[in-house]
Amino acid sequence: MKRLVSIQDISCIGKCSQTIALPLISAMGIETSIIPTAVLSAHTMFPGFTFCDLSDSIPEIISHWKSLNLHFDAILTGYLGTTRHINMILDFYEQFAEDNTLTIVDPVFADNGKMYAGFDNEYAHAVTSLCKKAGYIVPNITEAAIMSGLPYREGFDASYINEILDRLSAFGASNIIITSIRRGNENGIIARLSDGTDFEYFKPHIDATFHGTGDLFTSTFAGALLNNYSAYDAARLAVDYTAYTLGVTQNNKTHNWYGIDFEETIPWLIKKLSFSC
Ligand code: PXL
Repeated sequence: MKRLVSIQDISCIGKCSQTIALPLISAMGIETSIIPTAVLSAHTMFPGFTFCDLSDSIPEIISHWKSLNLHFDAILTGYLGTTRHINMILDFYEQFAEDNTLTIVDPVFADNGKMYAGFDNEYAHAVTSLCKKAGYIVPNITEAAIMSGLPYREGFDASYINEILDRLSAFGASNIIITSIRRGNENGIIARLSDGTDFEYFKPHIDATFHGTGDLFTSTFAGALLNNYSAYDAARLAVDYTAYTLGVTQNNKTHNWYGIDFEETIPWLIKKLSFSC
């Protein structure tokens, strides 16, 4: 069985980061190890959340794992929160990224034109340096603009996205999938792969936002890559699954404000996966 390690926070309530990656990627048939970078009582949209930084434990986990001679088929990172965490991920790459290990980074520091609370330019710079080392990066359009040094724009055209992709590729990013791109009545992704191919995939826009949607996209994408999907097919599956889950959540009268109802749609994803095997 393939093994992925997911390195991001545990938000005890709220359905995001590890509490999406672990159930979802496991359900996709991949052994999913975790390193929790921090434990939050609830994700950061809850007023009064607590935050316990686990940075001090990470070097110990790494040295124990090193003694176990572990191999990872993929290293996935999402919300990290401090530049110290990012340096630890760079160290983790040194120790565990082999030639055939997929490295997938969702930079998670901004959305809708602005950085999340607690993030600043120094963090954006540090996460950009991690993105340069990763095999696959999955920034949303706001993060991609900030990392490329361009101002975020609400209304944009293809040349703006192209400029972002050119700049990120020139920095050394390999496979770039930009998510959350709103174009008229559509929402989707535009990607540039390391072989120079570009592709896009758009679906009708769903007028609903739920926390953890980006984590759902990235986890699906990572799980699909490990199920031998090409980057193109993995990205399309992730868009389809995310859009389907958003729609189900929106129609679910009992949904909570704080998270996406992916628990209900896992069977849909698994059916799609087994059909294509
Ligand atoms: O969904 C990304 C994410 C993960 N973890 C925490 C967050 C966020 C986004 O804001 O706050 C704690």
